[in-house]
Amino acid sequence: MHMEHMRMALELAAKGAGHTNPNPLVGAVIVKDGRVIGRGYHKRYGGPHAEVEAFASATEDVEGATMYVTLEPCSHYGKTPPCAQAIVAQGIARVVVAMEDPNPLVAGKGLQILKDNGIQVEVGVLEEEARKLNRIFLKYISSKMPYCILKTAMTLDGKIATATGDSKWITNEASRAHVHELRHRVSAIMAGIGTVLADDPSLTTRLDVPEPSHPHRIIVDTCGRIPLDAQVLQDTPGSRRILATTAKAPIKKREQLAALGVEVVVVPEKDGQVDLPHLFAWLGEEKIDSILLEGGGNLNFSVLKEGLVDRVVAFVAPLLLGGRDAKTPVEGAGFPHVREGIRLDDMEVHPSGGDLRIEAVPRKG
Ligand code: AOF
Ligand code: ZN
Repeated sequence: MHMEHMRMALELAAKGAGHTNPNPLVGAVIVKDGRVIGRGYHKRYGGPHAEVEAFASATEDVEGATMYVTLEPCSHYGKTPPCAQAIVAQGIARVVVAMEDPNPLVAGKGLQILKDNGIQVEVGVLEEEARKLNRIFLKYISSKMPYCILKTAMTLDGKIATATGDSKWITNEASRAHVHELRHRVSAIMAGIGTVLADDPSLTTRLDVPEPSHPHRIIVDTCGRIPLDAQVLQDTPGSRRILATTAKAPIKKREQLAALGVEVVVVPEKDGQVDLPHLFAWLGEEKIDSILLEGGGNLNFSVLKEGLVDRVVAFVAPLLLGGRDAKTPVEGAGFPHVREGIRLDDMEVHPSGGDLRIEAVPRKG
């Protein structure tokens, strides 16, 4: 029963995906005498917390009931008053929590309030699932750096396009739909100028959900080469267009971009290119908690080399294209020796229609 109710709370939490960043996905379920009498989730950033939503939905008196919540109830006065106190005031008898809140403002204090008020507390039910659901929040709350997912789609011989540049479509519909889910989930999508010049992508979310999110778009363009009519510069309400460049970009071009409403961010140079750790730190300050990195190969290599990638999601299609000059997911200068290569841990392999989706975590340090 325990697990079933927590699973329900996790499923509710996931419904907020794409709308709560940089805050966590949280779900709550209230159970009395084995019956679910209330449920709620955090719907959007700045809105009521999951616990409050669950109380508001209650179909009967919650006194003496059990609350299942995917994250430790908060103890701080933030955008809303502390949930731990609301739980006490409502007369809840027992609280089951999937994981402690790593937010330094909370971190155990919420649980303490509950215990001090005679509420029975249990922590760790479906904790692994809860951590997985909030990977972005867990990284961002402790480091203030965005969680970066490197996404790539390639053939079985490791190509992301033919030698002539044709790439539509290598992966199947299921894989492409998954990419749109990833885009929906993150705060921003990032691409390098090479990809913009080659493919003119729009980097928007096309997902069949009632309210798709509009991730911000970040283009890394050291010399300011982007054409003013690039698709990615089209105005989409709610989506910031950020062009990360250096002092190498002509002033006139910067002014023209600014006139279009593009945020031109001049970043220091590192090895003659945009200083990526500097850029990522700035994006973190801008409350961008997550980035989907969509290439090309040069930018992918640089971001990987800087240790800024947290997860790799690679779609592999049963297709062979060959071509010595056909592009591959990670290019740049590459590492001279195998021992310097980036090892990946925790590899998962999932079927994706007839393709494969491989996910793994780059080893740091
Ligand atoms: C949420 N939703 O359902 C729960 C949260 O910015 P505030 O004031 O809304 O507070 C955000 C913090 O509250 C968040 O970092 C997390 O520690 C805690 N719990 N947050 O956005 C929720 N339960
Ligand atoms: Zn709260």
